[in-house]
Amino acid sequence: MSQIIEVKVPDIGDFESVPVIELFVKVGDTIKVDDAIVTLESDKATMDVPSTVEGVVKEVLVSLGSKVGEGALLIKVETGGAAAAAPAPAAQAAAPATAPAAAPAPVAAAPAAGGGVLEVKVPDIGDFSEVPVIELYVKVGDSIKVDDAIATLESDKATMDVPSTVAGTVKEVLVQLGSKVGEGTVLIKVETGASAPAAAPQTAAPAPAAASAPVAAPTAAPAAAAPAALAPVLAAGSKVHASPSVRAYARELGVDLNKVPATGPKNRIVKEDLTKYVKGVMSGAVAGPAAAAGGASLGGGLDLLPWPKVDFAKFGEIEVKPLSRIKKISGQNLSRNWVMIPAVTYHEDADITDIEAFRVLLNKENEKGGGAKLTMLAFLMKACVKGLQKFPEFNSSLDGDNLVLKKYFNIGFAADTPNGLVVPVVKNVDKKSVFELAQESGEMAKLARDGKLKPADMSGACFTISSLGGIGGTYFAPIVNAPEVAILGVNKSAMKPVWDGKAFVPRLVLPLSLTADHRVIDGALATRFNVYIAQLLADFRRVAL
Ligand code: CAO
Repeated sequence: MSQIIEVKVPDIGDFESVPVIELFVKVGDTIKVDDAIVTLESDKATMDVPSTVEGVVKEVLVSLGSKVGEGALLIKVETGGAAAAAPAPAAQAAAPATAPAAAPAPVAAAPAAGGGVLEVKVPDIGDFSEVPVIELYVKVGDSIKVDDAIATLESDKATMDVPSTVAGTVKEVLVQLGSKVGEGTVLIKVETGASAPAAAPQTAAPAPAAASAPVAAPTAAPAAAAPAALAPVLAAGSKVHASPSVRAYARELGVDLNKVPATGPKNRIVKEDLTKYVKGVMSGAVAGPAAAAGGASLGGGLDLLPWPKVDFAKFGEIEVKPLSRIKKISGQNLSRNWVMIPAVTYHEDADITDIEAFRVLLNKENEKGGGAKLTMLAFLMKACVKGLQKFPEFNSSLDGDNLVLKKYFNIGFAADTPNGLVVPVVKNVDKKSVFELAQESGEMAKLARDGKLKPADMSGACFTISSLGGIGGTYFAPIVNAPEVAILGVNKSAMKPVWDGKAFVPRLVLPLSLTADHRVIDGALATRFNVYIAQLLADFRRVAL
């Protein structure tokens, strides 16, 4: 039984009429607990209000510019049957707890000895006392203004930017990445010049923390790694005007917000600005920062941070082992494919009860005759070729603005070897029987494990299957093996209760995970392909049609 639950603005301190400056949800959206719903901005703070429930948005009761205060109704959410009972009472009760109040704090512009040096402290951040610093935006010598973000703190339930309450030059930074802080912890000391007396303690405005939903923020670097990790972050993060969730999103994408043109109020970077910027870089319409600077581009134009350098030996005994040649080569390919392909993974369950029974039966018969063992991989290859024939976009490669459609059907399969991952390719799968495919893939897997595959054995694939079924797992997101446009991941089949219209019946279910290049394959097509493969596996007679 579903239930409608209201999500309201939690205690946001002394503010009564705060405008909604970003709206992250619309009717029909499926949201989870802690997904950001809106960003509110008062004179002194920006805070993301996270959802306290999980479900489908049924009504949105605010719009951009709406003025809200504590208790204002933001959205109505329909929670699912099983989840309905628990979240209802918990949701209201949880609201203030999951979104810490952005209460004005007696922040600290108290003059330290020496007159012009003021301390900036952590304001009231709600119930949290040991919150790690996950980003630091200032360093000694920086000139900062009131409201410039100093640090981002992240608790289990919220991410908040702490803004400066004073203007001047940073004299001392008393925390580092990973430091645990609470209300009143001194973050920095700032020298306010003669021209900046306005920052005097009496007039310094309270600086509430901006609470936000946790948005996949990277884990904090250990304190000892701070010096190495810090420098690039400083350059990338300071002085921009953006909500914590937009900052977190930028971190996730590796985007320097300083490069993103802002269209929001008060020159604020909103999520759409970030998306537009990334699309521009990817399409070549906007020069990536590395390219713009005349530096060596990685190919995708993303200006990535340098790899963190950590002296691991400082923490304990270590052993350095060079990567195998295969790992080095496959690592480079995987990185390029991960960064350059806008890939989406689609999941489907295939009922393989009958085909597995058939496979076991044939193998029993075969034992007597001493023939090759039939594997699930061989059946999957055959089904995939049928899928490629029905949906030719899956049997293609991008070549600039052209799509190259292939009329041959070669299938690669990921093989786990002691030296790393390799992908042998079985050629002309459409012309081979399931027995032949089982035998050939078995032989190639052995050659792979013995390190005896030749380059020709690993080239010419149209589509790849990555089977982890012999190991386990439920679902995963394989990386497309460019220049192919899709890859099918398979995990271990399991008996599950499946509703047949009258009763639950035990069926053997195989989890499929198809990753496809969105430049070529849209979600609808990918899902049709997956559904078709599942149909073929459920009733293999269809392969003969
Ligand atoms: N569900 C349940 N059981 C499965 C299964 C599935 N989807 N797929 C295979 N099995 C079973 C097999 O039937 C076999 O059982 P029996 O020994 O009782 O017959 C056992 O698991 C071992 O199978 P296998 O994995 O060795 O053989 P395979 O032909 O299915 O796969 C190969 C061959 C080369 C794909 C596999 O050995 C391999 O290397 N897999 C790893 C691929 C990989 O690393 N992918 C990730 C790439 S991204 O990092």
